[in-house]
Amino acid sequence: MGTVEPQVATDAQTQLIDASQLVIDALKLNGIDTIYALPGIPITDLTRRAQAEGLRVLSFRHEQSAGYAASIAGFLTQRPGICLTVSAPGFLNGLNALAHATTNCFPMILISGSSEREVVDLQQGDYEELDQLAIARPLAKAAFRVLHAEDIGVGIARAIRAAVSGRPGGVYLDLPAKLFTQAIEAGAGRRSLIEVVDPAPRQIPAPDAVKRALELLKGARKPLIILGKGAAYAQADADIRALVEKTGIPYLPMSMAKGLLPDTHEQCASAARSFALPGADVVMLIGARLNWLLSHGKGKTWGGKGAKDWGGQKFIQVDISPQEADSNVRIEAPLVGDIGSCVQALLAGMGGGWPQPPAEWLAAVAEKKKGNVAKMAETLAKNPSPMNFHSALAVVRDIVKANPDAMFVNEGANALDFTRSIVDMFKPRKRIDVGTWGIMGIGMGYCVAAAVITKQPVIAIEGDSAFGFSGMEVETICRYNLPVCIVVMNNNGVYKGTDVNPRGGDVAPTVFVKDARYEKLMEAFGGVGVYATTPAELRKAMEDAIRSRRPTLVNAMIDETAGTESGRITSLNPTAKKK
Ligand code: ADP
Ligand code: TPW
Ligand code: MG
Repeated sequence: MGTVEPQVATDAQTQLIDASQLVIDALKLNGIDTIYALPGIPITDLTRRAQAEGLRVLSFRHEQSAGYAASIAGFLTQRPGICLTVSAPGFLNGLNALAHATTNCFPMILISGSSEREVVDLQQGDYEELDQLAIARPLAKAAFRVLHAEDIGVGIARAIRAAVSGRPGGVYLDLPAKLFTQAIEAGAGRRSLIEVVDPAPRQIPAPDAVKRALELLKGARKPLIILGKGAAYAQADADIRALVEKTGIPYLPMSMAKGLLPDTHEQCASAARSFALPGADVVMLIGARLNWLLSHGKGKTWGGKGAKDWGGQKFIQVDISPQEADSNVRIEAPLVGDIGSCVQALLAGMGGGWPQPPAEWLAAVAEKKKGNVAKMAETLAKNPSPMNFHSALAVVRDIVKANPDAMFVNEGANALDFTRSIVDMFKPRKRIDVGTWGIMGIGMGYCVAAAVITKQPVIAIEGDSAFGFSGMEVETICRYNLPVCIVVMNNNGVYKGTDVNPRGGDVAPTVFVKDARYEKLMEAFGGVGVYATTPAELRKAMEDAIRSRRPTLVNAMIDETAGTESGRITSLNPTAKKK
C-alpha cells in the first residue's frame, strides 16, 4: 500500500519522549501488564514497542476476540482489560466487546487509533474515516480522546478510574494518528503521567440501610439469597461464604457466580430453583440484577399470577449502583456499597448469633432438590448412542470435579444451558460464559485471557455454532501454546441439526455441514485434534489435554436431534414452538 507507519522514537540526545512511550509508561505505571491487540495503522508500532518494553502483547486474529479477552481480564483481575485496535473497521470490531463490558459491568478500556480529526469532522474521506468517539460514547461508561502528548497521562488515568470505580464498565480511549507523531520534553512528559490512587474506592453502606436489610431478613419465613456475577467480581469470597453460612439461607448462584461457594454446598438451591423462586418471601440479591435472567422479578417464575404480575417477594438488593434498585420491582431494602463492605457490615450487624430460617422451608427446598438431583442422576447414567448432551456432560462434570482449579468457558444454546445445570463448579470465578446478553463469540477470546491470567488449564464447552464465531483464534491458542481444551458439542447446527428447508435446495438456516471435522482446525496449527463419538473417547481426550497442557480440540459428536429451540429460553423466541 506504500503507507508509512509513523516512526517516532525516544530521542536520547534532545531528551524527548514520544506519545507511544508515554502510553506504554502510563499503562505500566498503573500496573497494566497485558494488552489484547490487533496491529495495523496507526498502532502497529505501539504494539511492537509495548512488547519491547515488557508488556505482554497478545495478538489476535479478530478484534472482537481481543476485546472479549480484555473484558474478561477485567472481570478476573479487577483491573481494566486493555484492547488495542486500529481505526474504523478495527474499532468497530472491538466495539462489540466494549458494549459487552459495559453491559456486564466488566472494567475494560478499548484503545483505538483514529484518523485525522480535522478530516473526519469535515467528512473529507480520510483513510479509515469514522467519528469513533461519537459512536463509542453511547455504548461506553465513558469515552475520551487525547489530542496532545502531554495529556496522555490524564487520558489514561481517567479511563482507568472510569472503568473500575463504582459499577465497572467499558471505556473508550481515542488516540488519533497524529498523536503518535508527537514528542515532548522527556522530564515534563514523565511528570505528566499519573499513577491512579485508589482507583476503585470502597463504598461503605449507610448504617440505617444495613439495619433495614437485616430487619427484613430476620423476619423472613422463607428467605433466599441470589448471588450474581457482581458478587464474583468483588472478590469477597470468604465473607460472602460466611454470610451465607451464618444465615443458613438457601442460595442460588447466577451463572458466573457458580462456584463462589461450591455448587455441592448443602445450602445451594440450584436444583430447586423453580421451587425456591416462587416460594421465597424475602430475597437478598447480592451483585445480581433483576433483568431477564431473573424474569424481571415477576411472572410465573416468581409465583405471580400472570406474566407481568409481581410474586409478592420482598427484596434486599446489595449493589454498588444506587440506580439499580426498583429497576423492575420494588426493592424494600436497597443496600448500596461495594459488596465486600456491605457483606462485612451485614455480618457485623448480625452480631454473634443469628436465627436460622424455619425448618419447614429448609426441608421443603432440600426435598425438592433431592428429587431433582435423583432425576438428573438417572438421566446422566444413561449411555445412548449416538452420544447426547447429557452423556457427554456427565464426562465433563467428572473432569471439572477432578480439576476444580481449571477455568471453564461456556457458550452455545443447549451446549450452554445443559452444561450450566449439569457441571458443578467448586471455586470462585472459574466459570465464564455468555453473560448478560447471551452472546455467541466470547469463547476463544475468553480462553486466551483465562489461560494467560490464571495459568490454569482451560476447558471450553462450545456449541458448534458458538465455536464458529471465534474459531480462528485456535491459531492464537496454538501460537501462545496455551493449555486450552476446547470441546465442540457438535450437533450439526444451531440448536439441532435436523431442520429441513420445505422447498428443497439450500439446507435450513440452522443446519451446518454434517459431521464437520472441527478437530482438524486445531491440527492445522499444530494442536491436538480428537474426533469423539463416545463418552469414553471424550473422557480420554479431555484427560490427555489437561495432563499434557497442549492445545486440544475435541469434536464431540452429539445426537443432532438432542437439542431444543434456543435451549432453555424457547419462550423468548416470539414465534417458536417448543420441540
Ligand atoms: P448476574 O448476571 O450474575 O445476575 P448482573 O451482571 O446482572 O449479574 O449484576 C451484577 C451487579 O453487580 C451489577 O448491578 C453491578 O452494579 C454489581 N456490582 C458489580 N461489582 C460490584 C461490587 N464490587 N460491589 C457491589 N456491586 C457490584
Ligand atoms: C452474537 C443467537 C443464540 S445461541 C446460538 C445463536 C446463533 C447458537 C446455538 O447453536 P450452538 O448450540 O452453539 O451450536 P446448540 O448446542 O444449541 O446447538 N449472534 C450472537 N449472539 C447470539 N446469541 C445469537 C447470534 C444465538
Ligand atoms: Mg449446535
